[in-house]
Amino acid sequence: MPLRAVRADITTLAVDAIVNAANFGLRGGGGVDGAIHRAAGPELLAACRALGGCPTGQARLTPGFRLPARFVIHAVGPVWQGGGAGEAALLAGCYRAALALLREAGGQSIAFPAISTGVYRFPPDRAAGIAVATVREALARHGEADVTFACFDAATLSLYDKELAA
Ligand code: AR6
Repeated sequence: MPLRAVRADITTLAVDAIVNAANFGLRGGGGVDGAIHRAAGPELLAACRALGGCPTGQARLTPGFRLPARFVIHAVGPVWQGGGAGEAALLAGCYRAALALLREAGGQSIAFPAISTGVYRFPPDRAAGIAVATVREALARHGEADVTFACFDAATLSLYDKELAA
């Protein structure tokens, strides 16, 4: 199955779609969201504003503008509240929604960051397990896609390598 983890700044990847770890207002922000908006240019924020937000656990598609990627899929991960507020299901929903949008757009390759594991504080090991399991299930159900997990640091990469080897 074409599933891999690499250490990379997601904004540099020439795939059909990169996924953003956005907020429900789609207003831009820090972390990977800030990096994507800086690299894509101001047209991205204008396109996001026109979408009028996105519920947690879902995703929305825009063009990639100045990015090497054709599209940005803005997924809104849950804020970690201890695990009893449906966080795992909401995080899985982000991965499923992003893959569905990729299919609808006719895309084949996609790169994901570790959604919710930064300022939203989702435990990175659990998040990696959910990401890999959810993507594997979705590909088994809906057909192959070329999926890259873009890990910003070595610790994140080793979590994904462990999940992908399991
Ligand atoms: N490429 C790949 N991964 C990155 C990059 C990059 N250029 N930059 C950071 N990461 P976060 P969240 C990793 O905080 O927890 C924003 O303000 C980072 O190391 O970006 O979902 C939004 O607007 C971490 O592993 O996203 C929201 O308000 C992962 O990306 C909020 O933060 C996610 O960290 C979303 O929080």
